[in-house]
Amino acid sequence: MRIDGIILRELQMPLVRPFETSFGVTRNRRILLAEVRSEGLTGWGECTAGEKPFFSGESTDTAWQVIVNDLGPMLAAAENVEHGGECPKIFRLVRGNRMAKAALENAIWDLEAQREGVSLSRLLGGVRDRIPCGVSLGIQATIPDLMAIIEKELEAGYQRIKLKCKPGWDVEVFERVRHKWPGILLSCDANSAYRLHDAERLRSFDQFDLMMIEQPLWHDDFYYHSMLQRQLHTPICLDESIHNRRDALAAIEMGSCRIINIKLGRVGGFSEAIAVHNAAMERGVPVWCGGMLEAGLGRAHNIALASLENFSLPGDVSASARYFADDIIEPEVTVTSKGEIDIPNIPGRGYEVRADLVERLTVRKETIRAFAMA
Ligand code: OSB
Ligand code: MG
Repeated sequence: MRIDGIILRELQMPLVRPFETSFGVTRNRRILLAEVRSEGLTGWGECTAGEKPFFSGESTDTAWQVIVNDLGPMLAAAENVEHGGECPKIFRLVRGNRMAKAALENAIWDLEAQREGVSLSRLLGGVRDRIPCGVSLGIQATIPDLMAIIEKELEAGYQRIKLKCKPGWDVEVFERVRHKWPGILLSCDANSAYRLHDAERLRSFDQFDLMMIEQPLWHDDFYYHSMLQRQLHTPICLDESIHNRRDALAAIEMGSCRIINIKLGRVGGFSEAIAVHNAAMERGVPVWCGGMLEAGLGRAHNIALASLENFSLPGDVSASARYFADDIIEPEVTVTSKGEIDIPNIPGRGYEVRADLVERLTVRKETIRAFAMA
């Protein structure tokens, strides 16, 4: 494929309701979209970096810079990129910056699916026709507020409820929720809000029969999670700690977790996401697809990824309308009354980009040119 042009945009999209985690509140998303043009087709990639470098070291602004200054020019200068899987090699000199890399790599896979006339799901090796869906519910002002939201999401059909938690928004909340809904699939996500001296508190979570506790300890840790896992019946699921296949293998071998959350941006794109998925599958560790409050393009890519065999647990990929009044894809993502998303079975990503809306939401835009590598 000849690369004819790369355009990077920033869109501003308000969330329909604020999303609060142990590290802060998000009200307005700043979404970066990479658009790669090649031989009459356009591939799109969405950057999942947050507005602030709180979930990981990347932010909307760092990703913008590294795409414009480094990754974009490297991709534009590459000759004959045939597959998305070639991107890690093209970007090899740049360390880290995985969410920025993923935006470009995923745009090439998106393009490749169109060029080959296959669905993105099948290009990736997906085997499912539909994926099971859960929801991730932010910290609320009061427990009754949370209860009302859970009730609504269960009525909509979602198969699993994940509660964001932190010290002070945990045991009491789980008690109330379990009392009202003894049988639902329930999990929690601490986003690194606990320390080893909280081990006793974390052990008390066992009484709530949670499917998992996501990332209780430090964002960059395996060792102390392995110590903690030995003291818990509830499986630990790692999110922030896992950046690649080696991390997944280390965590599995050390017993740091029994479940892995795979996020496309966090691992640097589809190639590494597939590698993490395969490593976990070979060792009997189930995975699920995480979310980063994505707009439609990131969501469409998550859906294709979650069609791989070992994505056997309900993920955090849910309906567009839970996040945005107006999503940038057509059709928007919807969830059936059984809490499933149907995998599009047409060539490409299966959702069209609403070019007029993208243009209206764009607050900055830059065309990226090739540079000659020294
Ligand atoms: O840890 O999974 C997380 C959102 C932003 C940053 C981190 C996380 C999340 C979510 C939301 O849990 C998942 C979603 O609904 O997109
Ligand atoms: Mg998480």
